[in-house]
Amino acid sequence: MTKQRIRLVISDFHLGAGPTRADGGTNYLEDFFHDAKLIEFIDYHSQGEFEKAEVELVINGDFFNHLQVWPGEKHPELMTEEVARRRTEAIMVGHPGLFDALARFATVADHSVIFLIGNHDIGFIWPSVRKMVEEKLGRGVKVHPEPVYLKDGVWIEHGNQHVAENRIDFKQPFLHAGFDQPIVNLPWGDLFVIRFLNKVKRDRPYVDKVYPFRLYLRWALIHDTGFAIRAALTGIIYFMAVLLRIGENRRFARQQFMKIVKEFSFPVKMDRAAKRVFALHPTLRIVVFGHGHKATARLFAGGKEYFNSGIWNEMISLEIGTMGRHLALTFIDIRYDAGGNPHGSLKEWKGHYREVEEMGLL
Ligand SMILES: [Mn+2]
Repeated sequence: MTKQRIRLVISDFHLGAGPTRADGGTNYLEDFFHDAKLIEFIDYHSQGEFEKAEVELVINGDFFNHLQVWPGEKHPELMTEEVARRRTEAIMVGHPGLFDALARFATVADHSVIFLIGNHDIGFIWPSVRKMVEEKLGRGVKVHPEPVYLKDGVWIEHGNQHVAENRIDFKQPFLHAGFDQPIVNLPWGDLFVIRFLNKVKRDRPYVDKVYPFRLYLRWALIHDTGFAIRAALTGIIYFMAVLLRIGENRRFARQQFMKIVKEFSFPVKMDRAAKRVFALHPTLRIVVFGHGHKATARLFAGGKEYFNSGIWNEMISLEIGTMGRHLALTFIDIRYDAGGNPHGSLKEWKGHYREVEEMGLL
């Protein structure tokens, strides 16, 4: 009897160096607090029916957060190979049990883990960073060197390459001029995160998790006026410096600013990108993206399936129908029928039942 084949896709964890800093303070750049639930998810898919199956766990980008590791770095936007390695190491140390669980999963027969690159784990652009993770986690764990992972008519991609402001330039991944060592050629959005958003997060760590953004803007202006004005001023100064290429911005000169302005849409429209991928590749059956932070399952013409694996961080909705904080630990479960055809479904990991749960710092 042939083994049942299963592919699981998860994405957008944004792991930093852990919730507390070495000096005991909080790490306001950390966005992932559910290690225990992810470990249960990983272990669950190593046991019972899954132990006898062939299971591939695809971690579809933005798992490591090389842009938001810990506060207080001097020039955080200058990501040399050494810096990327150090951040990767810090993330693994900051989430210890989790990486042990991944390594354990990959030791089960016919189980494997594959990491894809997203705009937040852009440190993977360095071959030595990919190798470091592979060696640390051991046999059965791979870091895919390209943005798209295509197998059996299933297209898995983080999705940032379809968004102008987050597109990584794979033709020119590093910048050399004016540096003693090459640095990563960060997309525009990554620079925005490091140099603007991380400053704002110091005061309001949730700022990048509120949606829709236009409602938050209005809300902050009315109810959090001082902060809104401070953030707006910081933003204006930031954008002026980018436009006028002041200071560090001279070094990141090759940004396609007009293209970004033209294509800009917020929130990002990943469904449209999926339609384009299907149109260009008629034999595809399934497209899976992350990046949009909105778990999605849609059927397109001809039975084509589009999924978005969502996000494992808490989101805050200001829309009246869904108002409040939400955490949905979503994943895509792809199974193959007798004819070898893949079929996916969007699922939510509920975890094991617990009588008591730690609430963390409130
Ligand atoms: Mn992303």
